[in-house]
Amino acid sequence: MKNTLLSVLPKDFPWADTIIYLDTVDSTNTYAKALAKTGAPHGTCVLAGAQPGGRGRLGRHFSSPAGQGVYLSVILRPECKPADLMHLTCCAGVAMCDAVEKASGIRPQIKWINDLVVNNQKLGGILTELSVNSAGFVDYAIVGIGINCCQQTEDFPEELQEIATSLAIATGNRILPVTLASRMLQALCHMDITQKKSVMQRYKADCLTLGQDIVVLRGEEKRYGKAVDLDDDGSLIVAFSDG
Ligand code: BT5
Repeated sequence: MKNTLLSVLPKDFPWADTIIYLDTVDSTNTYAKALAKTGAPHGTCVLAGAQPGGRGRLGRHFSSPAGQGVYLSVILRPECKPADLMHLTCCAGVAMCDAVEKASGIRPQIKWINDLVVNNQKLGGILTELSVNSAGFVDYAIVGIGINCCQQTEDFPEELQEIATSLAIATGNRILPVTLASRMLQALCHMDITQKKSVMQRYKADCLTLGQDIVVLRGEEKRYGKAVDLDDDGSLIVAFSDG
């Protein structure tokens, strides 16, 4: 897989020397985090064929069966404060919409904040993790992305069959994971995290949550409102029904 990936990436791809491919790893994010702790450089990319312990947010599982999707994590080492990276998940979201569009011809939408969605079904997700050094600057950020590529509905675990989709289902075509992986890596490499405003403009155009009635959950508390806007950090601005 790694050789095929290198053959489809542009010859001068800046991260070519720091691509790691593993047939199976518990979680590419966990693996990348361990590498980052031992000094792995900016642009280190970890891809896996399968991830038995694929992670989502809040300890949720991300189903990552062998050969059916792209599961990758990239180590970034921007020289900035964590507050300057609040929009990183949004930045990666827009980059992944670009990558999927280039690989398949369809542009997903984004369900705030980290879900890639096609026809209201989840195509993939993003998990961003940050580490801060003793001076208060970002030591490293890990951007992990999983995108379903080849599954048919019956290939998903039963609990996901109604809520998940893949590029094969959405397009009716066979998109090779390596083609998608190449587009994802290029989009991640070209992300410009310094351009908060323009990134968020693009995110808003892809975000299907804006304008929707939503429920904000905080512990036991439920508040009903409408998602009206996003600020430049990617925070959702909600108008509550009580004003
Ligand atoms: C996410 O979390 O969607 C972030 C997923 C990030 C996965 C990548 S893969 C590479 C890297 N290494 C990792 O270990 N993780 C990253 P969240 O928003 O919490 O969504 C999790 C929920 O999505 C689950 O509770 C399921 O309902 C649903 N789900 C799980 N697997 C799915 C899949 N393959 N396709 C669609 N939905 C899925």
